[in-house]
This record gives sequence, C-alpha cells and structure tokens, in this order.
Amino acid sequence: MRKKTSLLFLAVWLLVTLPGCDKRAKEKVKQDTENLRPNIIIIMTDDHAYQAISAYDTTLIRTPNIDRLAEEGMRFANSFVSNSVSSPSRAVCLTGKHSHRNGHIDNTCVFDSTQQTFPKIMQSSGYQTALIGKWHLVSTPTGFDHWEILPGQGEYYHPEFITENGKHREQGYVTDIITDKAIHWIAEQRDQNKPFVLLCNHKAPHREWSPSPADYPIVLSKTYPEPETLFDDYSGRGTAAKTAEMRIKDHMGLTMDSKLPPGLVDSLGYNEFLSWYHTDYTHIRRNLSEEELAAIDDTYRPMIEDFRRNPRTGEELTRWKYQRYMQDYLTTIKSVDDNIGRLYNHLKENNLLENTLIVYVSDQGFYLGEHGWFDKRFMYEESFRTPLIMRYPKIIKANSVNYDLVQNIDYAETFLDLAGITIPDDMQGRSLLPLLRGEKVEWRDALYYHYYEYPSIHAVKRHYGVRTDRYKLIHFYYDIDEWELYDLQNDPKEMNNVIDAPQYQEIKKMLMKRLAELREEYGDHG
Ligand code: SGN
Ligand code: CA
Repeated sequence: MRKKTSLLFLAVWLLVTLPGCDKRAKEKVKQDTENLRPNIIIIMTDDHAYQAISAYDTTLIRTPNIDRLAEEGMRFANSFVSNSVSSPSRAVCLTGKHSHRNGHIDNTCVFDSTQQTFPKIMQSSGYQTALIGKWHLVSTPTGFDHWEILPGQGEYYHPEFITENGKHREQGYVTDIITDKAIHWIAEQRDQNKPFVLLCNHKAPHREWSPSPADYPIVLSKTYPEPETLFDDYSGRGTAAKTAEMRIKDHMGLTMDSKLPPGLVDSLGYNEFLSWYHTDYTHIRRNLSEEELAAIDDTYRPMIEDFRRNPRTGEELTRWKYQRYMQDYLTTIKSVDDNIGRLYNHLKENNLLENTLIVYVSDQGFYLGEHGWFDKRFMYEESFRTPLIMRYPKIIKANSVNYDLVQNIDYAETFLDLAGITIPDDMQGRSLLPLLRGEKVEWRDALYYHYYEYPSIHAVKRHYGVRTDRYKLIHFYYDIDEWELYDLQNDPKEMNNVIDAPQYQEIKKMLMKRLAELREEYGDHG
C-alpha cells in the first residue's frame, strides 16, 4: 500500500516538474547558443530601394546573392527609417536614438563622436570592431579598432580613402574595393581570437550611378517597365510633393545623371536644372586613364548617337531619362549583389557562416520613378521604407518573413542583445531578437518619423509624422503648415490626402493623439 502511494506520488511529481525541467533545459540551450558571441557583419548600401531587390520585388532586377541571405534567414517586410537621408540614418543606426536625441538631424551636421554608440559598447565588451566604406559623419570615427572610409559621398572609380594615416587613392571600382578590404580585414588583419563587428558600407547605388567596368556590356541591354505613377501630377497631395525638386522630368540631369556629353546637351539647346551637373560629369571622369575613358565612351556611344539623331522632348524625354536612370542604377546594384556573393563565399570557405549574423540594409529607401521622382527624404512609402534582411541560422529559421513595424532605431539594441551585452536605458529602439527567433511578442503599433533637411538640395519640406499598419499622418512645417493623411489600405500609392474627408475625422483624431504620444515618449519637443 505504502509502495503504491509513493509510486503514485513520484509519477505526479514527475508530471508536474518535467515540463518545467524541459523549459529550463531549452532555455539553457538557447542561452548557450547565443552566448557564443556571434560575429556581426552589417552590409549597408546607400540609397538601395527595396523595389530593386528580388527578395522584395521581382519587377526590375534579380539579386540572387541578396536573395540567398533572405532564403537562409529573415526578410523584414515592414522595415523603415526614422529620417530618410544618409548621415542622419547612419547616426540613428550607431546610437539607437532618434535624430533629435543623437543631435545629427541632417546631412550638414558633424557627428558628435564622443557619444555612446553600439560599436563603442561592443568594443569595450571584447569585440573587434571595423568600419570600411562610406561614413558620411564628418568627424573621425570612434569605437573602431580599424577603419578605412570614403571621404564624404566617395567616388565610384579609383576612390580616395581616409585612414588613421591620412588619405590615399585606390585603383579600381568602389564596390569591389570595399569588399576586398572587408575580406582582407576578416582574413588577415583582425584578432582571430575575438568576436567581431564589421560595418561594410557601400557607396553604391548612390547618385551618379556609375556602373562597374565589368558590367559595361550589359548597361544598355534592357528596357524597364515604367511605374504607374511616373506622370503623377500631385493633384491629390499638398504643397510639399508639388515643390520638391526631385522629378526625373525636371530635376534629373542629362549630363551627370544620364551620361550625355555636355557639348551635345548644349548644342541641342537643353538647359540643365543645375549648372554643376556639367562640372560633375567632368569630375567623374577626372581620375580615369585614356583607355578607361574610351571604355565608358564605347559603352554609351549607341545611346548617345541615338539621342543625337533623335533628341527627345516632353513625355518622351521623361521616359528616356527613366530608362537611362534604371540602366545605370540597377547595374551598380548588380555589382553590389556580385560582391555580396564574394563575401558570402569567403565566409563559407572559412567556416564563418554559422556563427555570424549577416545583415543587409540600406541607409534609406529611394524612388525609382514612383511619383515621377528619384531621391528620398519623404515619409511616403518608397523612401520611408528600407530593405532589411538578417541571416543567422542558429536562431533564425530559413525563409522567414517578418511583418512587424521595425525601424533603424532598433539595430543597435539588436546587436547588443545578440552579443549578450546589457542595453543602455537611453536607447530608443527595441531589440529584434524575439522577432528573429520567431516569437510572438507584443510589438509597437506605430512608427515615428522626422525629416529636417530644408532648405536644401531637392527642396523637400520639413515634416514629421506617425505611421500605423494602415494609416499615415504627416505634418509639413517650417515655411508651411499642412497636414496629410493617407489610408494605405485603400490608397497604397498615397495619391489622395484624406485629411479633410468627413469619414476620416475619427481616424485623424486618433492619429493626432498617437503622434503627440510618440513625440512625448521619444522626447521630440522641437
Ligand atoms: C548628393 C546628391 C543628392 C542626394 C544627396 C544626399 N547629389 O548631394 O541627389 O540627395 O547627395 O544623399 S549629387 O549630384 O552629388 O549626387 S545621401 O544619400 O548622402 O543622403
Ligand atoms: Ca543614402
């Protein structure tokens, strides 16, 4: 009798405690795998629109190497920035704080390099840190054991680099050189006994979209479908969309951008929107040898001769410029994709694929003719969004897609969290680690955005706003005071501002409230 009772007791005890044990054991395995302190490689391109990555959209280009990262990892389908322009976005990524908090509000700022950044924190926690490529923050990089940066925007051909020892010029194409330097640092220069963080920051596909010589044969080989809104007249929107100077039709150059020789453009009687487009066309060519110049001229000759015979005007000219834009822009992306393949192969051959988080991201999105535009800056979808892909098989299930609203304020915390480092309280994002693990967690319901660079090139007015999964409210201010509201479900291309529509007044009130709360929460009182 006694024996029976104790057996029963044992069985009940096992039933009650085993699930807990199992959970604790699983928890331990999870911690052990994550405590391996993974390496982190962040590949950041400059102005790479998600529309030009086939993992996101197959209309324009195939990017097999970027797609492979998504196939073996996670693609974020709703990834955004907080201020869609280069150096502010980079400052947000480094600090995990919105622009008003890290102080770097526009491209004219000098980054306060004494402030806290994730590379500094990781460096002091035993990580090797390196930065290669575009920096754009003006002040000397801090928190990196090794850095080699492009001055300002950098150059495509035979680019100059700045290192601790001063400036020097390298021979070759910028995307190849940055990849070579990244591989060289991983293979030869770092301390092999420490985990590492590498920022591999490409110049491409930034304007003026100069392709790699290796790809000259394919530059003119394709014709691209036009976006539906190429001839948008902005009638459904406010002043800011109408006055922005980023229309392919009016503000894109025929020389620097479309690569027609300045002499031809002048002789045909065209006026460039900005006179320095001519000068910049010359600057692109200044470090090239006679043979290299001849290779460029051979590449574009059929296009130039065709234009000489048949100079376009009106809508035909806009269409022609759009094709020229896509040909060059997408060819620079092909080289980015090829080079990502090269880096991937190096990691594979050196057994670094398993314990490395690879991140693919752009500093912001870009218009590829949508609304008739190029460039970025607006809180409208194409520039507010940015591609984001992460591969780390230890915790990320292959081929996963996440639909939560994530933003570049989240990256710093994610990297610290993955490395097992305490996240400072003053960072403003959220670690993406639970999302990477595929966990169902309470996530943010709204994103905050604030753009400041006005008056400036492209004349996009200052604005801030809020976006939920369905709605977007924007306030344009400074020299205007206009509100816009979009229903992204009924109007995904953002053609109709419904701020005054009677049926949206309740939603407007809700969004106004949410915007005020976010400004309070993030401390943006400016
Ligand atoms: C340059 C470009 C602009 C671009 C800014 C900022 N003109 O000024 O078109 O918006 O950079 O870009 S260019 O003729 O010099 O190419 S950012 O990505 O660095 O913010
Ligand atoms: Ca950029």
